[in-house]
Amino acid sequence: MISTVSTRISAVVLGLAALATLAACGGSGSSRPAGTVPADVDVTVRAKDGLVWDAKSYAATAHDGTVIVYGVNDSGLAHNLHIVDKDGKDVAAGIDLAGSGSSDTLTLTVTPGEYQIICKIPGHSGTMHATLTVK
Ligand SMILES: [Cu+2]
Repeated sequence: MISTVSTRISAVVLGLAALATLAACGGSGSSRPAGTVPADVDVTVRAKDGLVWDAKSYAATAHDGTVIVYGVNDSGLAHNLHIVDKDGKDVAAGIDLAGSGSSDTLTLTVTPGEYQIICKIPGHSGTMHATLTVK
């Protein structure tokens, strides 16, 4: 009984340490604090518990040929966010949404059309796929 409790406490401490590490290196690239949606974002995509995005379809209007996608991880698992064309090819570098609360932006340079938003972590893309329509 005591060993079970101490194992759980160790897991919590490890989790907190991981979060602290993530926070410490949060200054890389275009990472922003979760929940603060940058003003120039065209579409926000949130990962939710249950291996789903927060919508099945998203729409965005390109500005000067680009669409800025803001990814946020609202779930308890690690995810990533990739945008692929109808052939399954990435149309931009994907972003990591490594831990709960993490976020990042992805800039697409695309022509109007339909794309898929997926998570490429094994076992996730079955449910973590949504349509992004760019106008
Ligand atoms: Cu995922």
